[in-house]
Amino acid sequence: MEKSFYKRLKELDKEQQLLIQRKNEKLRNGNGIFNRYKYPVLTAAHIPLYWRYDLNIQTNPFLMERFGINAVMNAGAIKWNNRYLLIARVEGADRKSFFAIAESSTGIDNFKCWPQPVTIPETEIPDTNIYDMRLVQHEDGWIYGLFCTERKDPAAAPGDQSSAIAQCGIVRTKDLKNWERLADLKTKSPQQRNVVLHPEFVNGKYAFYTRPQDSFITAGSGSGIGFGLSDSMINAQVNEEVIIDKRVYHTISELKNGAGPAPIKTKYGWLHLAHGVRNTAAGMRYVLYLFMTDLKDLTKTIYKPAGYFIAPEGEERIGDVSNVVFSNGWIADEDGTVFIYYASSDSRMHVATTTIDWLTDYVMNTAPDGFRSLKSVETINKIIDKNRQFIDKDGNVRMQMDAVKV
Ligand code: M1P
Repeated sequence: MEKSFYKRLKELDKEQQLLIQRKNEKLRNGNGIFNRYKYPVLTAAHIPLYWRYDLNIQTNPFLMERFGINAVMNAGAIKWNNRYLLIARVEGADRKSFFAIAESSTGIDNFKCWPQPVTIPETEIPDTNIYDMRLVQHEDGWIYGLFCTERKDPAAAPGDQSSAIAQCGIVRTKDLKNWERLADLKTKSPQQRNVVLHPEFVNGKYAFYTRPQDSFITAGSGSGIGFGLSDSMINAQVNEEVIIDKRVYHTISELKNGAGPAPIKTKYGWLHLAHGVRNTAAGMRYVLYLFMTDLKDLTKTIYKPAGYFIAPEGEERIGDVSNVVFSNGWIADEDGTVFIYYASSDSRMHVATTTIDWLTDYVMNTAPDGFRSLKSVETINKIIDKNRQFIDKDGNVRMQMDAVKV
């Protein structure tokens, strides 16, 4: 017994060390807008053994897992003391989610969890489930974490164990270790999810990106990503939400959309990453898209390429909730590199790398949605017309390598 306990423990530990130390590999020949990587950056298997196992042979002689981890996903992100930090949604086998911070020196691999999960204090109405934190270093000096808090709907009919209310929970910290819970955000909408804090004051107020929704799953009459102001973060209240990015028929976000991480400021405008949801015969499909808002008028969308920016691919398509990519964390380095952290199928975390130059080029030079098939064909024809000089009489691309030594 003793021998097998220690042998198994050694193997489990070795396996986890190898996983954490594994170098990630950039995949070749992407679309020129971002790079994908071979391995997920954070998974259930990254969660420390000492969170999951009682390591005492006296009390756990079979070395059984005492707390199962189902998935790691939807992580907020921040650069902190020159390290890349993810605050991930960790979902236990018991279906409850909580937060864990993992850090890496490269941003693309070697993510290792901090010693303990994050303790988020409750309000007077305890949260049943908390998830999807967006971290923002606000210009007021605090780091805020906005997350979804979910509680059973008090109006649920007897026997209904599914109806829930989603609202925006708020915490703040100065050290990512001690978290102060503030009152949940109040809005006129019955429910809120995917709420994000803008990093700067707007007219001296705190600005929020919201996602008003009528019920737990559907956006209903909430017609897209909203924007509103609050005088304070203490008892934050948004009285008026203006929809800045609408859901539109027959697009990638006809059913739902929601803000991702806090927008990044560029010289051309605020760059937003968001998710869009459409319905299919196989269920909902979640993809990521980008848009840019005006530097002065944050409610004005100035660029929005048609369609998705990242969609689930290969193994990303499979998981607890298949056909989903979701992002609520990105980090822009001073040299212009951008690390986009995204989860696939509510199961694991990935990274994509790109640059501010690539993203602004993509957003500003990709045609917007024409909302009709004919318009899509017209867009392609415009590209073809520009390319005439580069196509030979047989319809092959004429290589321009003679001009440039490759
Ligand atoms: O299951 C996919 C995602 O569904 C929700 O997002 P939304 O509110 O936009 O539908 C969230 O619960 C998210 O955590 C989850 O990844």
